[in-house]
Amino acid sequence: MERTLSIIKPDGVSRGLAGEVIGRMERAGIRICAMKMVHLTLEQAKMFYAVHKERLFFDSVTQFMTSGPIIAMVLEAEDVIKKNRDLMGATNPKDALPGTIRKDFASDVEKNIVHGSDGPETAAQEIKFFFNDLEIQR
Ligand code: IDP
Ligand code: MG
Repeated sequence: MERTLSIIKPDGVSRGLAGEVIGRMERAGIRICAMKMVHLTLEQAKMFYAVHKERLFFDSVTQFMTSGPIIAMVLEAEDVIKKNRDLMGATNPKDALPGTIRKDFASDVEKNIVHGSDGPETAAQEIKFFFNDLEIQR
C-alpha cells in the first residue's frame, strides 16, 4: 500500500468542490486515512512550496495558497501517487485530459483546485508537513 498527500486548494474549498473531489477519489478506490482543514500562513506556504522558490510564480502561488482554508488529506491505495495524479490531470487545465479534476474545474495554471505529491519521497515529506503519526488512521 502506498500513501500520498492531497490538498484541496483555496479555490476548491471556496467554490464548494470538496465533496466532488473527495467523491472522485473514493470512487477510484482510494481510502482517506487523514484529513484536516487549515489556513496556511505565508511562511508555511513558502515552506511547503520551497522546491519552487526560484520560480517566477513562487510569490503568486504562495499568496494564493494562503488566500483561504485548504483541506489536506492523506490518501492510501495501491499506486496511489500516480492514481491521484491521474485523477487531478495536468498542472495547466489547458493540457489536462477530459474527465480530470483540473480539466473539469480549474480556472488556470495556478488556481487548479488540487495538489498531489509527485513521488514517494515528496509524499513522505509532505505528509509529515501536515500530519503526525497519531493523526493517520491505520
Ligand atoms: P503540480 O501541482 O501539478 O505538481 P507544480 O509544477 O509542482 O505542479 O507547481 C505547483 C503549483 O504551482 C501548481 O499546482 C500551480 O498552482 C502553481 N503553478 C505551477 N506552474 C505555474 C505557472 O506557470 N504559473 C502560475 N502558477 C503555477
Ligand atoms: Mg508539484
